[in-house]
Amino acid sequence: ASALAAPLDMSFPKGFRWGCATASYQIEGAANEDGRGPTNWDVFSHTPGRVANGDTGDVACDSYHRYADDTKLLTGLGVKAYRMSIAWSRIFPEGRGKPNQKGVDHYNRVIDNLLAAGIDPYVTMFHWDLPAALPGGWQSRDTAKAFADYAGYMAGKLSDRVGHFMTTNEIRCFTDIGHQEGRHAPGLKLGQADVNQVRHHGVLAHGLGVQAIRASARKGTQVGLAENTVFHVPVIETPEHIEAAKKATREANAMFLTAIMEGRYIDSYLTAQGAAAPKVEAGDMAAIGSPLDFVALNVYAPVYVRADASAPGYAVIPHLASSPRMASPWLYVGPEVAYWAVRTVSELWSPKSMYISENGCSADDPLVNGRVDDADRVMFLRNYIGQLHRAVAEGYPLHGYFLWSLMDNFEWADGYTKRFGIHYVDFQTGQRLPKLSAAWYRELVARNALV
Ligand code: PNW
Repeated sequence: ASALAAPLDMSFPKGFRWGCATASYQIEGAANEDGRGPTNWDVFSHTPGRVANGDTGDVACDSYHRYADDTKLLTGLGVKAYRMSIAWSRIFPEGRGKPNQKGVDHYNRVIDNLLAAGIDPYVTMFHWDLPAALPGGWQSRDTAKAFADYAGYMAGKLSDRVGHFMTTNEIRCFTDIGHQEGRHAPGLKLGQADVNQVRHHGVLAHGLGVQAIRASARKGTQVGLAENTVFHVPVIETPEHIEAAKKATREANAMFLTAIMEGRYIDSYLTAQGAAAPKVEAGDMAAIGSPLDFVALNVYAPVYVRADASAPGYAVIPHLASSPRMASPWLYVGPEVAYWAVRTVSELWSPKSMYISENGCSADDPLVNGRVDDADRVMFLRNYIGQLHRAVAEGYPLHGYFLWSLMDNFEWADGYTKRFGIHYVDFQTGQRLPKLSAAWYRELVARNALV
């Protein structure tokens, strides 16, 4: 035994925040209660053919009524942080105008319930459920302004108890998937110039939102966003491939995180788009580039890249038929993307603080004899978190991790056919049941070390 080295220390720094994440439309239900206005996702999910099985978020996990049960799931895990989102249309049923006090009361109750259990809420202002009454939706520049007014209003109500706000979740998803691919609400397939304008309104909403939150929140409130940047993994860890991956990440995210971190659209993007480039008004880019207190990343699938002698200096390697995936066809498994996401963002833009705002996977989750032994999800999480351990050990400023998701929920166009939770939800009864992965995560949190 004396010949063996000491086991690798897999512990995380003291104070590292472990948490779980959810989003309003995916868990709340109560679509027509207490004055909530309809959203683009209500419209979309009620349109035949849009969502698997015709599923909707009308009931979902019923968290609007069962939020105290959700808090108990969190305390059962021992986590001290919860990433949740606010349904804009509960606060402003028409997107703007007169606020709905019942909506504000609801989130006050949710947050007070979390705080009483010793759980720190991290609040996302917009996780895709857009008030349907806003004319033109994200195609209209006014929506960015309406978002900022709502975000400022809500920060004013909550910042006495909420220390971290995220403006938007995954601008790429609610712009491109909704307006170019048509797979998400509002289900459009616009031309490139219109798509670029929608993207611009998305990043503008974030920027104006940052300014509005800072103007109304208590001093010291931390403001950031949650982005699912396209993250490139160098195929071989040598300087040339690492440089290639870094350049690829900066360019592939030119219209999203790169614009936000640099306060401008980089030349390669503007050149590539030509006449389709977004129309930008005076002051937009300064707003978009508003300094952030933290950057949070949603990390799922990798994109492998290698150095290439021809322009632009890198080449993306397509996924192979034999590349491993989880239950969602897009969820290729590549744990090292977690490390490279943190390292690349850190090297490109030096944010003061970083979080993983989402990481997790869909799995088959068979319920057998009252148990869900999701060993594949445990494998997935163990490997991704292992790569985050490396990032932390190397000194990158990663301060917390939110597992997607606390429980199975409405998985957008996949409805309830894809499960991402570490708690199983019976959508007939609303009952929640910890999976094997919940037991595994509890051990990790208790030890503050990978197990
Ligand atoms: C994220 N992709 O969406 C969202 O923030 C969550 O609301 C969602 O439930 C979760 O990830 C799982 O899907 C994504 O195609 C949707 O790469 C699609 C992709 C990535 C993230």
